[in-house]
Amino acid sequence: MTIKPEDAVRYEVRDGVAVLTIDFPPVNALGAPMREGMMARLDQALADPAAEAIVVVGANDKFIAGADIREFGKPKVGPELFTIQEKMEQSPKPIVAAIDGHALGGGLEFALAAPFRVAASRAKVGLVEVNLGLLPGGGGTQRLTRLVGPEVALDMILNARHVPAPKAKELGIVDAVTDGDVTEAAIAFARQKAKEGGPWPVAIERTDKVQNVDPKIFEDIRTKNAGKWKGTVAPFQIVNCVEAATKLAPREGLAFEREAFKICNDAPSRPAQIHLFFAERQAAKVDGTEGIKPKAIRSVGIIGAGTMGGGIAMSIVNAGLSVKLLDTTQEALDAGMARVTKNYQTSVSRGSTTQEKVDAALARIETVLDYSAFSDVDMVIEAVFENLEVKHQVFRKLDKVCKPGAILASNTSALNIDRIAEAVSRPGDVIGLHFFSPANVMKLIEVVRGDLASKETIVTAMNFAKTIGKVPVLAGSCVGFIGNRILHRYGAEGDLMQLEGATPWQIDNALKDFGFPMGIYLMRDMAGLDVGWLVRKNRMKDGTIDPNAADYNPLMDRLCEKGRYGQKTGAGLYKYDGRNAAPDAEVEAMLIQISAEKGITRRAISDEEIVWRVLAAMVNEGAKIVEEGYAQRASDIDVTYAFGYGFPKYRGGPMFWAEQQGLDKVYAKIKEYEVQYPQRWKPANLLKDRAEAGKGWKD
Ligand code: 3H9
Repeated sequence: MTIKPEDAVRYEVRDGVAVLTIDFPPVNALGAPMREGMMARLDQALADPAAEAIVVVGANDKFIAGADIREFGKPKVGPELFTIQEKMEQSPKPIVAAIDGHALGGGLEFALAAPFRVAASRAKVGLVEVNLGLLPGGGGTQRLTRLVGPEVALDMILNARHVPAPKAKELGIVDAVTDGDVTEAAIAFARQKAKEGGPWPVAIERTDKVQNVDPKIFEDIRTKNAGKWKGTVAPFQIVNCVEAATKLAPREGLAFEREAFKICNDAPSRPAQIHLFFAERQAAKVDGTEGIKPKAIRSVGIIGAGTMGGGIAMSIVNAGLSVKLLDTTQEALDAGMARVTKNYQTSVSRGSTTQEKVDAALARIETVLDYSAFSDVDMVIEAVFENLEVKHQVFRKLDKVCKPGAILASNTSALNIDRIAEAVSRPGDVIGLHFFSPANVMKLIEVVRGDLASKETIVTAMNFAKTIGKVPVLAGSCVGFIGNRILHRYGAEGDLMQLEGATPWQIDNALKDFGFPMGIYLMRDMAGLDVGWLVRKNRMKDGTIDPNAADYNPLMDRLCEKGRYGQKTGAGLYKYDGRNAAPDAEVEAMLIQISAEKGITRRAISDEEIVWRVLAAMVNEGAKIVEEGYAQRASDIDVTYAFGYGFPKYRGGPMFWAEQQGLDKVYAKIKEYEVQYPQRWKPANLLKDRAEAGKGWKD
C-alpha cells in the first residue's frame, strides 16, 4: 500500500502549537513519502499564523525508527533528510521532537536537528546504524558528539546502544522526560519556549564538549578494537567521524560524515548486514500459522540447575518473567544459584548491568526440589542429561503435574523431539528449545518442531524466544537440527583436508581470516575431544563408522588414546600454555604418518581452497536442509550461523555468501569436488535447480 505524503505526516494546531504527526507504518521510518510529507508540513507550520511553535510526534506511540531500510541500494527519491534538518535548524519558531517508543538512527538524527526534545520515560534513543554496516549519516556523529562529548558518543554509536530516556536526559540528549502523555508535555514545553523567545539552541553549533579533546582516545579505541573490527568498515569510519567532530567546523564535519557514510554504503558489508536484518525478522515468522495467537508465558519451570539450566533461567528472568528452577538435590540447586550469582556479579563489575537489576532478577528465581511446584507454570524447559530414557522419565512426570496447555520444552541438541513426546499424553504441547551455550549470552534459539507439535505450540515457542530477547529459528527434527548438522558436515571436510595436507591450525587460521572468531579445531579442543571419541567408539562398534574407510581421519582418536583431550588436559589438536594454544609438531607428524598409512600424498592446500571447501560444504548442506523441509527458507540458515555459530555478520551468512559468489559458481565447484569424492559431495537439488536457472534462493 502506498501512503501519500499528506497522510504520512498529519497536521493540526492545538493550543497555538502546530502538531505534526508522523503516521508511516510499521515503524515511522524516514521513507520518501514521509520525508516529502514532513517538508510540506514544516512549511505549512512555519507559514501558519495560528501556530507559534511546532511539535513533531509519531503515531502509535512510536517516534522514528531511522531511515527506511528498504530504500538502501535503490535510486533516491524525495527530499533528503539534510534539507529537512536545515529547515528545522533555521526555524524562527521553536520545534520540539516529542519522542515515545524509539528514536533510532536517522530518527534520533532528525530529533537532534530540532532545538528541543521531550521524551516519554519509557522511550529509547540511539544511533544504531553500525548494526547495518553503516554509520549515522544524517549528521548524527557530528550533532551527538557536540552534545555529549566524544567518549559518550563513541560508546553509544559503536555499541548501537538503546539509551533509556532518563539516561538520555542525564546525558543532555533530551531536555525533559515525562511519565504522562508525551504530546501534551511537548506542547506545553513548546509554548513555554515560544513565550521565552529565541534564539533556540542548535546542537551542531555547540563547541563546549568538543574542545581540547585528547586525540589519543581515538588512537586507543582503534588499536584496542583492531582485531574485533577486522573485515568491517563502519566502526573505523565512525571513529574518524567522531574525531572529525572534535576538529572540524560544523559544515565541514557534516561533509566529512557524508563522505564516510558513502564509503560504508558502498562496502559489501552493508547489503550483507541489511540482508541479516530482514532475515532475522523473517526467521521469526512461521509459514501457515497466520492468525494463530501465541499463548501468554509468564512463568517457566526449568529442570536442571547446571550451566545450561542456569543460563536459561538468567535469560528468562532478565526479561521480567519468573522461573522455578528444579534439581534433584539442595546441593545441586545451591551450586547452580552460586554460578548464576557469580555470572551476574561479573556483569555488574563490567558495568553491563546494575546491582539493583540483578537483585530484581534473582528475586524472580525460585528454587524447587519437587515437580509438584510446576503445577501452575505456563512452560517447562528441561535441560537434563542427553539420554532418551532420562528425558522420558522427566516428561512422564511433567505430564502428570503440569496444567493443561502448558508448553513442555526440551533443550535437547541431539534427540528426536517426537521420540521425546512419546512419553506424554499431549504430544502437541511438546517442542524443542535448543539454547546455545552460554545460554544467557548467545542469541540463537533453534525452535525444534516435531511432526506432532501443534501450530499454537510452535507459535508460542517462537514468540517466547523473542520475548526473552533471543533470535528464534524454526528447525525440523533432523539429526543435528540446522546448526549442528551443518557443523558436522564442514568439520568432516576439514578432517579430510588434514589427510590431504593441511594442518588444524592452517584450517583454523584460514577461517579466522575469513572472519570467524575461532576455527573448528580450537573450538573442538575447548569443548573436549573425549566426548566425540566416546560417540565414535560406539559407532565403530555398531558399524556406522568404518575406521578403515579411505576418508576416515583417525587423528582425534589417536590424540585421545594419548590422553590429549584438548585444552583441559593441556594438549589436544594444539598444545597449551594455560589457555594459549600453539601448533604442535607432534600432531603434524601424526598427520603425516596417517596420510602415509592411507596412501595419500600430502600436498600444499591454499587458504583459498580451505575457505571454499568449508563454505561450499556449509552451503550445500544448508540447501539440503531447506530442500528437505527442515528449515523454512535459505535465509534461516544465515540467521542460524550468524547468531549461533560465529559466522561474520558482515558477510551476511553462508547462503548470502553463496549468492554473492553466484550460485552457479558454487554449484560448479561442488561438481568438481564430487568428481574427487563422490560419496561426500552430492550437490543439493535445490542448489542445482537455482544455479541452472540462473536464480538466487528466493527468486
Ligand atoms: C539509518 O537511519 C541511516 C541514517 O543514519 C542515514 C540518514 C541519511 N526501515 O523489528 P520489528 C520493519 S539506518 C524499514 O519486528 P519491533 C521490520 O522489517 C536505520 N522497515 O519490530 C518489520 O517488518 P515486517 C537505523 C523497518 O517492535 C517491522 O518494521 N535504524 C525499519 O520488534 C517491525 O519491525 C535501525 O536500524 C526501518 N528502519 O522493533 C532500526 N525498522 O513486519 C531498525 C523496522 O514486514 N529497527 N522495520 O517484518 C529496529 O531496531 C526495530 O524494528 C524497532 C522495533 C526497535 C524499531
